[in-house]
Parts: sequence; structure tokens; C-alpha cells
Amino acid sequence: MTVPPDSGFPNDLPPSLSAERRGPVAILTLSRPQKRNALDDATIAGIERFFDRLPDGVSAVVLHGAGEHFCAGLDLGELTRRDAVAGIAHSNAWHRAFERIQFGKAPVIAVLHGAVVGGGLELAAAAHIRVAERSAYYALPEGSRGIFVGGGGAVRLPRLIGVARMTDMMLTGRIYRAEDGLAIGLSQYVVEDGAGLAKGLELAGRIAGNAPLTNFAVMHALPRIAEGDPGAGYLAEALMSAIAQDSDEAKARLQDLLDKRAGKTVPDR
Ligand code: 1HE
Repeated sequence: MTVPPDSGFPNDLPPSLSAERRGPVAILTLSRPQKRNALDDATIAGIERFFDRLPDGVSAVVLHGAGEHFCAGLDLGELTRRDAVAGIAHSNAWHRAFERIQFGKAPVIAVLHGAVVGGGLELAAAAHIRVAERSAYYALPEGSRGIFVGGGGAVRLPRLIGVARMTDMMLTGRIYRAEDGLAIGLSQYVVEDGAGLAKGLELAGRIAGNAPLTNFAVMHALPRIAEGDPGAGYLAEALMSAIAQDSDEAKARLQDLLDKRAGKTVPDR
């Protein structure tokens, strides 16, 4: 079983992926635990299709992995000899798939456990929020395997942890455990083993309750503003903010707060 028939998900996903719908939240599971969820070409193409054709009404996605590990990265069994042109095409296929995650229709929460290595870390980096169970660990074994990242890691990982830390991971094979990954920005949350999916679903539920325009602005405007020229960023921010606050939904939500119908901004006890 990969996809329930009435879920609205593409019915041509590979067996290495399974998808489930819980109201406004979709769960995509890397389902090849016998190969530690290594990413072969069919899985990468399936990820692209899944995020490209996310059904209407899905407002958040939780991505996780079956078995003991989130993902062992590139399927090394498929790393046959490719010439440079074929190698570029292969890398571009990963770029396309992961772009659909980062700049798709709905925020994505990656729930991480066990190995989050190589292409698995590149996949996780394309998500908007990462929840790590204590068992999670991060590495870029490409360095010791004589290759280089090819799934967008050179672009996304320095933005999370800085060029110096990524350089160290690649040159020395350094492995970060979950707690250290939290400290350096690889994940935003660490939870106990086995609690990741519940945490991911809780966060997805909150995200799905946001105004759609807010989620759009955070996914599509924020990273471009943060990485671009500040002058253009202030302009884009002003426009985005004006559009968002002018929506009926924003007005209703702000009125709820003024009328004491909305929750206050206070930390959990
Ligand atoms: C695999 C892969 C894989 C496992 N491709 N088959 N990634 C790596 O360099 C990580 C390589 N994998 C490992 O270090 C370990 O497998 C793990 C630490 C992730 C898990 O260890 P363990 O003891 O639970 O499993 P295992 O016994 O090593 O592997 C179980 C099976 O999964 C075994 O196959 P089997 O047929 O002998 O049972 C392994 O061969 C298979 N397997 N990992 C293919 N990666 C866009 S560029 C990205 C570049 C990269 O990602 S490079 C990093 C690649």
C-alpha cells in the first residue's frame, strides 16, 4: 500500500513512498527501511510528483522515515559511472524535487531519527521545520566517499549552520548528534525517541490553522527577503505585509484578539 484511493494524492508514487491524509495534514513516509530509506531515482521523482500535486485542502505536510533511520542519503547502488552531463542532470533532478518542498504549496515539517546523512540531510534541509528525535544524527559522508553534495546541500546547509561548519562536516566526517544539531540550527526541536511524529503532527495542526496568506508569505517571501538585497527586501516586506493585513481573515483574527476571543501570546506552562 502506498496511497489510499480517495486521498487525492498521485496514484503513481513508487513503493518507496507512502502517503496518508489526516484532515488538512498530509504525511509522506520514506518507506524503504530495508535500504535505510536510501534515495533512488524513482523516490526522488516520486517526491517531486507528491509535492507538485499536493491536493487542495492540504495545509501542512509531515515528512518522516520508516524503520530505524530517517534516510541514508543517495542510493549508492545507483551511483554507476555517469559522465559530467548525466551527473548534472541527476543533481538537477534532486534540485527540482527539493525545490517543490521548499517553495511548494504547504509548509513541510521533517521528523528526523537515526541517520540523517548525505542526501538525507539535504532532503531534511529543504523542509521548513525539522523536529529531531534524540536518536537523530547528522553527517555528510560525501567527503569521505570521494563525491560532493548534489541535492541542494551546498545552498541550504550553509544558510542553516554556516559555511565553516559544513566545511568541517565534509572535510573531517564530523557527526552531530541531535542536541548539538539543535544548538547549531540543524533542527528547531528535539524530542524523545518515538515522540517525533506526534510533535510533527502537533506543529502541522497549528500551521494548518494559520491564515493561508501568512503561510504563503513565510514560505515564499521570507527566505527571498532574508537572502536578497535589503532595499528590495524592505519593499517586498512592506508589500507583503500590506496585502496580508488587508485580507478579511487577518481583520477577523485581529478583531478576535481585541474582543478577547483569541489566545494570548504566552509560553506553555
Ligand atoms: C544502502 C545505503 C545507501 C544503507 N545506498 N544502500 N550515504 C552513506 O554514505 C551512508 C551509508 N549507509 C550507512 O552508513 C549505514 O547503512 C547506516 C548508518 C545509514 C545504517 O546502518 P545499519 O547498520 O542500520 O544498516 P546497514 O547494514 O549498513 O544497511 C542495511 C541495508 O541498507 C544494506 O543493504 P543489504 O542489501 O546488504 O541489506 C545497505 O547496503 C543498504 N544501504 N545505506 C544504498 N546510501 C545528491 S548527492 C547525495 C550524496 C549522498 O547522499 S552520499 C551519502 C551516502
